[in-house]
Amino acid sequence: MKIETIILREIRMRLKSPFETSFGVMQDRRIILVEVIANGVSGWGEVTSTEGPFYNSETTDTAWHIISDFIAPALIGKVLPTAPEFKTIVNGIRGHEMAKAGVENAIWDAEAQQKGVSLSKLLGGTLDEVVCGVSIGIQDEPGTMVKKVEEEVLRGYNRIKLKIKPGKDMAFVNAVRKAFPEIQLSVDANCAYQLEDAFHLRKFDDFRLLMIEQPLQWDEINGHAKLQAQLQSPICLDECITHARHAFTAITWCACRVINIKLGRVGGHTEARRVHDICSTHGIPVWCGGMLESGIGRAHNIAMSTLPGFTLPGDVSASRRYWDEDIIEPEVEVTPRGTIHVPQTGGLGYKVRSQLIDQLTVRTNRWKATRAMQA
Ligand code: OSB
Ligand code: MG
Repeated sequence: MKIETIILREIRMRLKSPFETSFGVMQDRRIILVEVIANGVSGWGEVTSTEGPFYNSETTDTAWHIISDFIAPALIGKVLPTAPEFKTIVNGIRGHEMAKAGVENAIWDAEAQQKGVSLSKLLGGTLDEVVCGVSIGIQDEPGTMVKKVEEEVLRGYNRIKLKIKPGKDMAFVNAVRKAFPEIQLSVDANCAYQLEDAFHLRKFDDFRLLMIEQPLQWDEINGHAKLQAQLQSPICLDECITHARHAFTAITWCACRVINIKLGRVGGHTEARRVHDICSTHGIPVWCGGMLESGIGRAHNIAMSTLPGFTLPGDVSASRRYWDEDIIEPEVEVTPRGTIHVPQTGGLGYKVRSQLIDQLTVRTNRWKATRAMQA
C-alpha cells in the first residue's frame, strides 16, 4: 500500500447529555479524524483522546501535534505491505498511543477495503454479532442512577457499568443492586481510590459485581496486585494497560482478572490484538472499552470486538445514546437483545458522511506524497 495522502480533521460534536467520571465532565467533544488514502482508497480512523489530560496523558491538541509534526511526515509516501508495518514507522515515538492508533486504524480500514473483506475478517474476528453493555456516568442521587439503569435494561443492554468516585459509590451501587438483583453489574472508578481504601473497597464484594474497573492510579500495576489479593470482586484494568507487555506484567502479578481493551489506549489494532492474544493464552477474558467515540471509532470497536477472546459485553453501544446525528451511515444500532450485527462489507462496513464531516470540521491538515518520495 502506498500512502498517497493523509488528511487530519478536527471536528466538534456535542454529546446529547454530559458524561461525568471521577476525573471530570465531558460534553463538547473535540475529535480528530484521520483519513489515509492508499492506492486510491480512503481509510478512516479516529483519535480517541479526551480534551484534557485527565483520562491518560494525551489530549486532542497533543495528538494533533504528534500526528502533524512526527507521524504524518514520517508516513507520507511510504509503501507498507500491510497495516502492522505501520509500527516500524512510529517505533521511535514514545507514548502517544491514541495519536498512533488514529493513524494505524485508518490504514487497517484502507487495507480491508482493498482486499474486499470486512475489517473484522482482516483482524481475524470470528463473531458476527457483538454483545453490548453501557457505561452510565456519575449521577447526583442514587434514585436517578436507578432510573437510568432501568432505561438501559429495558433497551436490552446486557451489562450495566456505573461510574463511581469516593462519596458517590456505595449508596449508588447498593440502590441499583437492590432494584436489579440479577443484572450483570460492574463499577468503574477511573483511578479515584488508594490502596489504603482496601477496607472500603471490600464492601463492594457484597454486591456480586462482575468487576471493579481501575480503582487505583493510572500507572500502578503493583498496587492493584496488592488490592486484588484482598478482594473477592475481580479487578479489571483499563488505564494501566497501554501495551501487551503491561498486560503480561499485570496478569503474571495477578493484578487483575479481566482486561478492558481500548484501541486508542494501546496504540491501534495491531497492539490490541497482541493484548487480546496474551489474555487468551492466560485465560483472562477481555471486553472492548469505549471513549465516547463518533461512528468511526465505534465501527473500529465493533470490528475489534469480534476477536474470539471478547467474551464479556463491551462499552460499545448505539450511536443514538451519544449523538443526535452520527457521522456514519447507517448509524450503529443495537438489537432488542442488546447486540450489534457486525457489517460484512469491505473495511469498516459503514459509509462515512463526508458532507456532515465537512460541516463539523474546524481545522484541517493535509500531506500529499510527491514523486520524489516513491519508496
Ligand atoms: O474509563 O471507560 C472509561 C469515557 C471516557 C473516558 C474513560 C472511560 C469512558 C467510558 C465511556 O466509560 C464508555 C462509552 O464510550 O460509552
Ligand atoms: Mg474505564
